[in-house]
Amino acid sequence: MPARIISATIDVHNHRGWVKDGGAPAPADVAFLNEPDQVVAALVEALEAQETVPLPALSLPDEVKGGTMTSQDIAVLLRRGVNKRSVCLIRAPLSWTGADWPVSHPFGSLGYDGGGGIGSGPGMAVGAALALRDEGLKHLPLAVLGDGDFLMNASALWTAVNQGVPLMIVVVNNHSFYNDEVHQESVAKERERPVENKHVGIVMNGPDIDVSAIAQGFGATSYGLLTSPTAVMKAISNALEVVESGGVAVLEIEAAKGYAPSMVQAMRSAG
Ligand SMILES: Cc1ncc(C[n+]2csc(CCOP(=O)(O)OP(=O)(O)O)c2C)c(N)n1
Ligand SMILES: [Mg+2]
Repeated sequence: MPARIISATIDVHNHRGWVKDGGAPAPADVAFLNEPDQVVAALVEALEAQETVPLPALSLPDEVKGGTMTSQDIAVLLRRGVNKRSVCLIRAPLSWTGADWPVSHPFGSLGYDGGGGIGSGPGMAVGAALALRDEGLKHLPLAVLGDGDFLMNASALWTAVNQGVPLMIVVVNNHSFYNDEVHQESVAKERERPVENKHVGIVMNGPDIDVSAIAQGFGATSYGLLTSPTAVMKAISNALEVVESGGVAVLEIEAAKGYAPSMVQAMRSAG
């Protein structure tokens, strides 16, 4: 029998399952009138949940050493760099996959913003880091942001610096609002227009934007554009010192364009 996906809504506030923005009831097969923790615990038991797929090895493939890093490579470097610290991954970019990061406790990952708004990343990072600080900094506040997401609201950094909110931000710099290149490729094909124009208005070069200088301009510590795994590891080590002494560090990493096949597939079926 083919597997069927059953949608469910868990509503804590009004016990009805309203869609947040539209106000309409969420389409769901089952509505739970419980706190999410209770439902998740029951689901785990009912589904006999297994351990998640093993994480990729902590060593990078040889070809990365000379080439441009992907988000998957950056995840490996970050996992190595943070070592045994407990981390709260506040946000991850669209090129991240669920298999990149261990989530073993409720603070392990905060997911994404509700509406998918690019530019919400920096504010979400600072707000979450403030809460983590006030909880006694038991978890390292780490946000991994796309360059587009970072650039749309980089001024949030100033608030973190001004208020002494420890925070580590990694900017995955592919010099593009790459997501729209994927969309524009689909549209170009549909309308029989040249696919090679998909980058127009989307790629940010000529000049390249100096993300590190912007971060420094708002008072954060930054390290210039990091182009090798060795440089990234060194910067992570320094950034940990900065964050653990109450500061804000921004690592700007030169990154390859591209998404996991599952993400591309999801975008195509949504479009
Ligand atoms: C306010 C807003 N504008 C536009 C979009 C459409 N959009 C979704 S992802 C994206 C590009 C994101 O760029 P970046 O953060 O650099 O990630 P990348 O796709 O390059 O990995 C855009 C423009 C959006 N979601 N929100
Ligand atoms: Mg980008």
